[in-house]
Amino acid sequence: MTVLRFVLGDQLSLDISSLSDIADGDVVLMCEVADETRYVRHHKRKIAFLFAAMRHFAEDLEARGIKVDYVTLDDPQNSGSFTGEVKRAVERHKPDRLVVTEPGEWRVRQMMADWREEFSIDVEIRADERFLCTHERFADWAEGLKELRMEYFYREMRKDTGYLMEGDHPAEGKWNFDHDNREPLKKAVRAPERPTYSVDDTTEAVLELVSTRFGNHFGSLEKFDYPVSRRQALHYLNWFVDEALPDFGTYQDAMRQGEPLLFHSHLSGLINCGLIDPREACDRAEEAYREGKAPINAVEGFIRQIIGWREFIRGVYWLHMPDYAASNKLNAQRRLPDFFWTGETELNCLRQCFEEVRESAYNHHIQRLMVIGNFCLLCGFDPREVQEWYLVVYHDAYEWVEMPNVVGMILYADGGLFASKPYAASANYIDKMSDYCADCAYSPKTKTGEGACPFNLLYWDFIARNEKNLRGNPRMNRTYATLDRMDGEKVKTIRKEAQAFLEGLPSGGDY
Ligand code: FAD
Ligand code: DLZ
Ligand code: SF4
Repeated sequence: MTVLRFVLGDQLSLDISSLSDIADGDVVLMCEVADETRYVRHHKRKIAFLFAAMRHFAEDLEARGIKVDYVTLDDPQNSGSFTGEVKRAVERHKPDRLVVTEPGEWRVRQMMADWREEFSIDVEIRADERFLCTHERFADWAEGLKELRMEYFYREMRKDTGYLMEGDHPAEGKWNFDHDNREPLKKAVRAPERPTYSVDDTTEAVLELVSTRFGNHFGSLEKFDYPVSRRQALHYLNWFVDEALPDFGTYQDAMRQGEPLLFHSHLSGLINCGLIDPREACDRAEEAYREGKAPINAVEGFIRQIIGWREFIRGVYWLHMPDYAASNKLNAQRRLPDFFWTGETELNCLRQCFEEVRESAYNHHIQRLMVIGNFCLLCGFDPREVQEWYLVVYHDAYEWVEMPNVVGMILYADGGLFASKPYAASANYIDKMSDYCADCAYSPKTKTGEGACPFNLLYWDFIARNEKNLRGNPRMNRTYATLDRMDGEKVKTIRKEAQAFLEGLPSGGDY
């Protein structure tokens, strides 16, 4: 009896459920397909990273004696879609059964729904056990709750997993040490130098393929040095835990020009594609804490991002799809300006983030949330366009994780399903947490008139413009009290200048 085991590009783990009972004679199918590269036109680096990781994973499987049927993008017979490639593989191998681990994205899950009938074959779709929280567990937890709060979910996950627990109590007496994690970077603080990984023949072939086939996609392929194999990924995880984790918490919210990573892990791409298991990342971090090598604020902060935010975001996605994609509670309609693609803007904070993402397909969380995301929220950009941008530009972007972060976290487009208020901020926050403002054409301290930072104008314009939706929110009371106390003429000026800025935005561009 032959079982065809289909492994997707973001399921690159030997422990993936679709391989758990692999036997002699089974075949693992992996395929590079055009449809996945163009349902949005991903950053070149993301495609290159994923194809290189897929090819290395296939080599690892083969080295273990597993039969792999790997279809490359340039195979002349390649049909260009998952469905087409499974169909062809069924014809080639005549398996008795098809086994696959559930995909991360709704779109792909819908595709699979018809396969049993289409191929007249038994199709088994298994749970993705890399996640710590099952769909059922999340739905049970969310049942009857009007608002979903990550913090309470996270505490459940801490108890379930035992991470940083002392019996029934959280280590060092607190669930959350975020309060200690908001330090701006002092000048003397230096981030550790990252390890780089050389390009072997397999990756070289992928880089050539991507530059030929996707030359007109956004982003750069230069200096590609990210881990692409399990061995490299493990080496990288160990480096992070030893060298960067100890300061990860303290400087988690800080930004510095020319230093995109600081103490962040840069593990999201590796975790999301399967090369690193979220549990092993948390195990290593906890070990460092128990051995006294990393403090509680760093380790708790890191583990919270993974067993808290990451699991929570996935839970929200599956609980609310497919309707969630169209959320637009604030009725935001503005087109995304073309400088999101070209990077040509005088707002230095945005320019820095756009340049970094073009080069590396990465921005850290605060850049995504408080610089770019904040700007999208304040300007009222169409959530669909913002979703697409975030899905295209980041190497770690898959819809299950990108969408709730965009719709719920930055745009408040779901009306506050899990954010208790919009993450809106004026220039003050960016000025405090970064050195961007010192090199900017605008001044963060200037509220109106010549040189006024657009974030200052847009902030109050956003608050006034969305009064109908936001004034009733108790967490916005102080903000509306301040607006009420502001001089009427001043508010008019701010809104007029904000309007002029918005109208002057370059029109939406293609990418
Ligand atoms: P670190 O700061 O080192 O954090 C450690 C790990 O925690 C990350 O690797 C990631 O696995 C996890 N994590 C942290 N925050 C989140 C979060 N909010 N949601 C899910 N996981 C989290 N993350 C993605 O993996 N893919 C995306 O497409 C994505 N889109 C985002 C869009 C927006 C608008 C925002 C605000 C955040 C988004 N994030 C996304 C979450 C987060 O910004 C990235 O996971 C993080 O920046 C990746 O860098 P890192 O590995 O250095 O993370
Ligand atoms: C993102 C992506 C890309 C660009 N290409 C492929 C591919 O050619 N083959 C593949 O198996 N997976 C790819 N992926 C990842 C898939 O889009 C991902 O597995 C689904 O979106 C489900 O989460
Ligand atoms: Fe950004 Fe305003 Fe600071 Fe310029 S002054 S970097 S636009 S926050």
